Amino acid sequence: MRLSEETKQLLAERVERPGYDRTRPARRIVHLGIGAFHRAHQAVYTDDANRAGGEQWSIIGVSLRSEGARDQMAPQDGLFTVTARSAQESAPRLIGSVGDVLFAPESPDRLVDILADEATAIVTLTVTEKGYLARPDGSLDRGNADLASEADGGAPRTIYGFLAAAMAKRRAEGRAGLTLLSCDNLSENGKRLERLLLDYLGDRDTALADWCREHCRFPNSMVDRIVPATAPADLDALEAAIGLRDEAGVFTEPFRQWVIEEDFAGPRPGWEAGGAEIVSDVRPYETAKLRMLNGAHSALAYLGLEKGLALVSEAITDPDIGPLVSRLMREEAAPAIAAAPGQDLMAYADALERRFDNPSLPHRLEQIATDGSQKIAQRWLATLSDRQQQNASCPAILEALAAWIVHVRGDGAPVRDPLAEQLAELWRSAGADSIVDALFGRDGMFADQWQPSDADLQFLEQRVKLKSA
Ligand code: NAI
Ligand code: CS2
Repeated sequence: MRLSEETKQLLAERVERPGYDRTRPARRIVHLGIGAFHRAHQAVYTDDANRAGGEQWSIIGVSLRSEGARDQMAPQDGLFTVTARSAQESAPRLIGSVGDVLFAPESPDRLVDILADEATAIVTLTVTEKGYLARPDGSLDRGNADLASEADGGAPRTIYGFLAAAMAKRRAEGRAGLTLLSCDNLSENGKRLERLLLDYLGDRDTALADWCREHCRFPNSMVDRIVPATAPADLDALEAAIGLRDEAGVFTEPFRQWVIEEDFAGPRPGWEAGGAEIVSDVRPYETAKLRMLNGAHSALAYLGLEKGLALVSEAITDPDIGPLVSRLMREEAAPAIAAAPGQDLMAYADALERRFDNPSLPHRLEQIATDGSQKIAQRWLATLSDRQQQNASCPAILEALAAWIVHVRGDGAPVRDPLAEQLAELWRSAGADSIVDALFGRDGMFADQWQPSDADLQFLEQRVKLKSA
């Protein structure tokens, strides 16, 4: 029997319940990209805020690309469980903060109406790094096919298309602005979203761009909780444990962190009830997280796959990869991070190594290796560039970068990347002799982010040739 509002009283005794009335009037958050991460992170913080009392908030989850999340969650009235896994598995927790889930292409007008509705105050986003449709220099990739279709008058398909239509409606109806809170792993994610949306609006309606500038806010945020994609076998075990079928269940680590810039256009939930930190400047937290946690993750992924490993917990305990990743965090990334007062980067590296070594939470390296072209700038290239200014070299990052370069040739583990075809083509034309130059040389694909010194170039070329031979 499927989990739903009607069946939830049949859940096993040990499942922790929301304990608040989900039918109470609530202010609304619209979440774009309701995948595994949102369910184990922002939805949990919002559930905590609702449990603590005060004004109630309800999330409408939206999937822009596939029906999967709607099919998992709508028949369950938005209910799902989160299970934290470590050496001591905790009891599954039922989350009540998601009220409904829509598949945008099926009901685009309804989504615009909901976004424009008075009750909606916040839009949160986890649409993956590629969902922002940015060029390496941070501007909008106007050549993108979905954006081109919208420019030709087609129905909204992208986050920008939906947000622009909703803003036009809010402006026409004299409604308040929105807070647009990006929760993706991008540096200065809020400001980046603001720039891209303003690019989009500026191309179409400069008065609407001005309205957006004046009425909307785009706080930066640092989000952290390791949430692997749920495997079908996990759902079978979950059903046996909780007594109902939960197609939307997620499994995660116990740790979670959310640091949000104090910059809201209107009301917000009391997310502090779940431990969220509201601060004036998110950058030190975000930089440490992206360059140390995510930088280490990507290194574990490409170096681990190269060795035929499958999981993060296997790669971090590998006698070569584990020490390399430790050096990457402590000796290469940390010295280029201006820590916030009280932020101890060596203690952070210790904690990350413990979190990666969690065999109870199988986290596939292939998942982390996905979309590398959208990730390496904020995870590795920013450190390489800062350390170059300090005249320091980063052999651990360069070793990982060489593994990524060889990975995107496409004859090993599957390459899932929006630029996969372009990268494979670059490999075909440049070959092992010139691929590093084609990617990072003066006119290379990533030249805006980092240009290697002659010594780094030579080192990379030599490692790539050796690995790809
Ligand atoms: P997921 O695969 O479960 O969900 C991704 C969501 O993004 C789906 O709703 C999908 O439809 C949507 N999406 C993908 N490409 C899109 C596009 N081009 N335009 C619009 N929507 C698009 O992934 P998950 O685990 O929820 O992670 C999503 C993002 O959350 C990550 O990329 C990352 O930025 C952030 N995040 C994830 C963490 C994790 O451990 N899973 C932790 C911290 C942040
Ligand atoms: C991972 C992240 O998939 C990836 O690229 O590095 O999603 C990671 O699990 C989170 O950022 C942890 O907060």
